[in-house]
Amino acid sequence: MAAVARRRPGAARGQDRADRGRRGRRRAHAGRDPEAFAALAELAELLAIPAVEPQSAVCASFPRTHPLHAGGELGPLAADADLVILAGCRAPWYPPSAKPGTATVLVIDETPHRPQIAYQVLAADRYVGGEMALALRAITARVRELGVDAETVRARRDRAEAAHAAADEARRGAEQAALARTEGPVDPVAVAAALREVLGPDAVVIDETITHSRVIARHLMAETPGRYRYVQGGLGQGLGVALGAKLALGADRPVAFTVGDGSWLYNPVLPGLMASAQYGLPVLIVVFTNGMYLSMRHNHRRVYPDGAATRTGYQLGVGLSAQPDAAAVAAAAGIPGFTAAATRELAPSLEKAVATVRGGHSALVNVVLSTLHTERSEPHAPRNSEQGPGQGR
Ligand SMILES: Cc1ncc(C[n+]2csc(CCOP(=O)(O)OP(=O)(O)O)c2C)c(N)n1
Repeated sequence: MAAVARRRPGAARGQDRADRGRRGRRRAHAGRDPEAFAALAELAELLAIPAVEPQSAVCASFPRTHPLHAGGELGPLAADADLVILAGCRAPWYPPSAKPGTATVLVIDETPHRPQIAYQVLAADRYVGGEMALALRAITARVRELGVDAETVRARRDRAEAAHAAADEARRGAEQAALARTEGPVDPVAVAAALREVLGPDAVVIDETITHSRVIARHLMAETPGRYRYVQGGLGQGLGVALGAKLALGADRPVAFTVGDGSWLYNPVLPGLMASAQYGLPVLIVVFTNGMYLSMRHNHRRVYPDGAATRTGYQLGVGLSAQPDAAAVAAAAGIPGFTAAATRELAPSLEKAVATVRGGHSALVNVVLSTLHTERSEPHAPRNSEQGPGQGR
């Protein structure tokens, strides 16, 4: 294992990687450096390396529309690979023993081992520190010098493209079905697809949803670096991050902020909306309202599958149905608020909101994903004895 910190990768080290890169099956795991975005695509194209953006990815790292984009599951591909390149990836498998297959693992990362992470085990064979784009370009250049086995690469490209085409057809089918739904709750897939269409290609999405983030990343289909960014860390930073992104990007680049109704409560909503108006930083806010802290509910029931919450259907700290209507709160703060409680209302409300934002003012769309969840919020929660099994959901 060779750790190489913050240096330009040398040709000698590149040789070994390049030799390995010319043979057999291999996978790239995309990273977060915008410069590395193009460099990774170039290397992937040269060798027909399928690129995986893990479901935990915090930004767009490889064009989702690219035929070599292989989705979000590293495991099945890595299990069958002879080389896995982890680019800007701090925890590809956890626990470390979950590392699939026997592939040689090459880590390319500005700081392969993060000093702030007490326990980070990548279990890689080689590490290249320093700028990812430089490392990737150096490898690409060396592989070009050495030449590639055109037949092997063509066969691998055919396989990867067929898999991508099948996955993309499934994605389109899911979107059509979700958007065509005339009854029942709004499907998050429909929200993400409608948002993609309404936003246009120049917009940036800052995402602070929890259980909906995978759907958003998958259906937003980011093609460019910076198109999608996930807000990391404790909840409540998203609105500020979105305003900061707007400040950085300027008037011509729309910024959308997607957030769960629970995470929205963690944000400084009124100061954020006031700052948006005061400093001329219009953002589109899309609240994914499911009436609860769904992830809390999931995690609790996963850990205590036979617990009281599962048995009675009653669970503290989950229900959000008593929170004020997000569109009304926005309107009270002088921000146009729209509500989409049915699929047919999605596009019209998003279009009106986007027009407002393009006109220089923030707007909020409250998307009501489900009216099924009526669990009462804690201060009003009835005692357990008043709650029959299956009620309070
Ligand atoms: C500051 C902070 N407090 C608490 C949490 C724990 N937490 C993680 S997800 C979550 C619920 C988020 O709810 P919502 O945005 O509605 O998303 P959903 O789970 O319903 O998809 C909470 C409270 C956190 N991440 N950060």
